[in-house]
Amino acid sequence: MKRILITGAAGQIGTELTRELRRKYGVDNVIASSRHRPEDDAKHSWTPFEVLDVTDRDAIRAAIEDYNIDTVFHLAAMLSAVGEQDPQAAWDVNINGLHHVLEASRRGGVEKVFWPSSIAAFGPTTPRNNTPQDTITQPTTMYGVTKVTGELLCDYYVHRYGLDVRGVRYPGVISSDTLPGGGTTDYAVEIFYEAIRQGHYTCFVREDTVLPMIYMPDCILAATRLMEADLSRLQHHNGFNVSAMSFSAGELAAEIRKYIPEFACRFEPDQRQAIADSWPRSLDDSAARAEWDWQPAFGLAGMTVDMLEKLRTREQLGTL
Ligand code: VAH
Repeated sequence: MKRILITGAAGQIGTELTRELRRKYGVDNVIASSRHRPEDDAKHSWTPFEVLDVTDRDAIRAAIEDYNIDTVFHLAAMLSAVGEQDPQAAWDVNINGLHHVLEASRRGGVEKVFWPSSIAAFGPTTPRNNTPQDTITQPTTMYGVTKVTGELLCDYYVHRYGLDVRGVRYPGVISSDTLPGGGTTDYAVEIFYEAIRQGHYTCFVREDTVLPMIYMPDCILAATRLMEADLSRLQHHNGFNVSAMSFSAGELAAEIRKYIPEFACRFEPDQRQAIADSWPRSLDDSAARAEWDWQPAFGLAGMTVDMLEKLRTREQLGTL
């Protein structure tokens, strides 16, 4: 990987993936892109950066050609909750955007493409505990439909055109740098911010809601380790189950209370509860472990300590 383009670079995963790829491959070799250029700050310049709308086919082709891109990390997407507010836009961004990236990549000589699927590819007919790698995928959200369709489309480009497309099914992603943008698992991030800011939080899923989660360092590790893996070892290419932990919203609140004893959490489910109830409670990620040595580092306890430490530092810097 020498010349990398990241779409959705200003998002929750994109922000930290951009930083890590620039650390590994050099700032000038990693072109960040998003629909709007984010503000530079004291610790992070976005240059080199392209304003890029993934629904604009010609813009994608031009970016790949102009920067002589050999690797694309395609993260731009509308997440589950916002996708249900505008399903047609979610299809346009998530599927037409992906198709534009795949077409421009195969025509433009790109060597590798990373595209994240999600546990949202599963639905209520999927076994919910220790969900298998190869199983029923009948999602009930447009976001989930775009993830199942995207996995099939990416695998088509692997087998029909020999394009090396790889991806994982991310669970809920927890991070301390950039807030998530409209997902069902956003509560697992918001709760930390509100525990420090207010000392209380109203969670939008039930206390007993259990979902698989991953901490951002492991989220980034999954992307980089899969993309650096030996292609000959891969029996799957897209939609690898990856997970690091599973816990209930109540267990997360209790873990935070170990460090903020006065923290109070109320549970008032909203329309996102039905989405959470359609997703797995835990994943079997043995295929990722066998085919490319997936091995997460953070569980609930370690993630909680690190999140609180990082957010308290931001609070002291006045950037929370
Ligand atoms: C969402 N954070 O909630 C995303 C993710 C598994 C959930 O895909 O939509």
